Amino acid sequence: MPSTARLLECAVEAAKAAGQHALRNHRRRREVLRNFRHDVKLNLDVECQDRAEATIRRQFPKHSFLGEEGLADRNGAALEWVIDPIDGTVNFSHGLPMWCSSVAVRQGEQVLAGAVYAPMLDELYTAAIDRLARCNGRRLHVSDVSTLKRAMICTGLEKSRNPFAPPFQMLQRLHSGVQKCRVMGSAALDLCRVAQGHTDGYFESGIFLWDVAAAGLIVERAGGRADILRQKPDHRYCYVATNGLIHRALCRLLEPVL
Ligand code: LIP
Repeated sequence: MPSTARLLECAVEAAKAAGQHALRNHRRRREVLRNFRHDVKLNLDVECQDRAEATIRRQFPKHSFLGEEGLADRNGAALEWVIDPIDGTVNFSHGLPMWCSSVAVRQGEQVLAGAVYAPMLDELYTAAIDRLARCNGRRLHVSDVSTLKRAMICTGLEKSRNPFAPPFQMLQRLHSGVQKCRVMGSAALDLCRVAQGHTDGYFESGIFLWDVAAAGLIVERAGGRADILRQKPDHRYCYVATNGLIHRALCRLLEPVL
């Protein structure tokens, strides 16, 4: 079994390979592979995933892979790499800087190491099961906000037509109980903001594993808490992560509309 240090180093290399390819080709951000009602798939999504996968396969050719862009090489290997080549794709396609590349490696359900790289923000977030969360090498720690009425909570509005919890009902419920809600379009970066103590929680009712795998560990290794509240078959979760202090209160607030 490779050391977590080596796994983390590979996750960083893969996230950077994907993110730097997207940045170098930013002028091609409108090259659409497929349009959806609330989402878009870009040629660059696939190209960036290919680069992340190639980076990993050079070191770990026999590992499993699961990625947003149709990558599912689940060969039963002990370790599985979970890749979101561009998280915040719609932001990216519109030229907004809130997007990132996210790479995690897990053993079963346990994420061992993860990296989230936001090229336009020049931010590299890292964590491992035995390494604390960092951004550009600086230690991260969640906030000390202890009440919902002082909490800023990030969330997302589903990309699918049939979320299992209507997004605006969730947003209204959140708004009723916290200081402020923010919808910034990248789950991984929303979670990294919790880890760095700039926001206090994140919730989304239908988010995919690849959006949260790396950044959920980063929250935990910054002293926070991340939980799957509901699970659907296609790697889709009802997911909450907080600074830990407001966790139970936030779950209680949301429970009636989950
Ligand atoms: C996005 C998430 C965001 C969610 C969007 C979308 P993608 O991921 O980061 O939180 O609200 O619907 O799923 O598709 O850009 O990788």
